[in-house]
Amino acid sequence: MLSQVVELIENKDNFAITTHIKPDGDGIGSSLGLCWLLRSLGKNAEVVMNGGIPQAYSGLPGVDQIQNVSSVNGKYDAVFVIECSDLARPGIEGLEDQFTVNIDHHATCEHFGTINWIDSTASAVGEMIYNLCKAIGGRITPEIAECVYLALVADTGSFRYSNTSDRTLKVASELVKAGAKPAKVGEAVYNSYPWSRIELMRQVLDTVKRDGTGRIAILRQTLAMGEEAGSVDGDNNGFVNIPLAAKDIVAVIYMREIGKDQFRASLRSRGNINVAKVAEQFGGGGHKNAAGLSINGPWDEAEATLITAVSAAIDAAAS
Ligand SMILES: [Mn+2]
Repeated sequence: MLSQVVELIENKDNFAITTHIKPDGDGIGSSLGLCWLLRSLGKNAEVVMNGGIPQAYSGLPGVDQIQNVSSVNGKYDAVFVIECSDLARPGIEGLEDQFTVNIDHHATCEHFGTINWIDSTASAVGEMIYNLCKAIGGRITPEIAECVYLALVADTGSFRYSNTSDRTLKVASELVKAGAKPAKVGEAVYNSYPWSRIELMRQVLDTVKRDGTGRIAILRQTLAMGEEAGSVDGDNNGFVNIPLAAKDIVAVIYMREIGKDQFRASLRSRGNINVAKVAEQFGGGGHKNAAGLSINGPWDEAEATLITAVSAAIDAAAS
């Protein structure tokens, strides 16, 4: 919990921070925000990650100092693990031998850390980093503000999703006051993709269809599409949300082929329709309105299975 995290930071000096591979805005923004906070308190801190950082985040302060590693050794007092469902998510060896601090806002998260601070009421881990800064008596520097603001923007869909609370907006306001530039962050997140994203979008949208009831939209992304578009990781970010622009669509199933008869599915829903529960049925997880899972099968069969499960969630929400 928060008080344990505060105590740890006050009593120790050498920290590493990591997040899941293929980090999203909350993962990268919260990691860097925490790193700047620790440094502002006079601590040694570095962000360690396995793999590349999406282009949208390349302008964040501190990105150029992130260390690309596949393992960690024993030189840290503690390693903060940001927004990870389990200790395997960062893709870094040796974490199990470290003193780890699990910081997450997903209720489905495993309590794998030596310290676990989980706040499922937070819109983003970024909001928790802000709370930590306040709890420890730190100052919100311009660097912390920019990184944490990006985390909030990413996880709330620019303050449009249902996880946006008055508290989220209040934190955002404080971050802007401290130096975050909303227009700069918005440009970076939404308008800095390579052309391959547009090519991939054209192909994926060509597959869009609805279930028999007209409530669920289904999208497909084949391996060949990504190859043809020359797409890079992150090019399909947000595609799953596109059909929700239609008034009658209450849920979306986005199936991405990752191998022969192997798929990664992203689910989205409106209002009370709980797709996290659907994802959990298949060993996945997430939030009520945004979840993900892995599924095998012939494509049509797997898709039919998911449509049935999502339909049941829609009916459950209506009753
Ligand atoms: Mn998050």
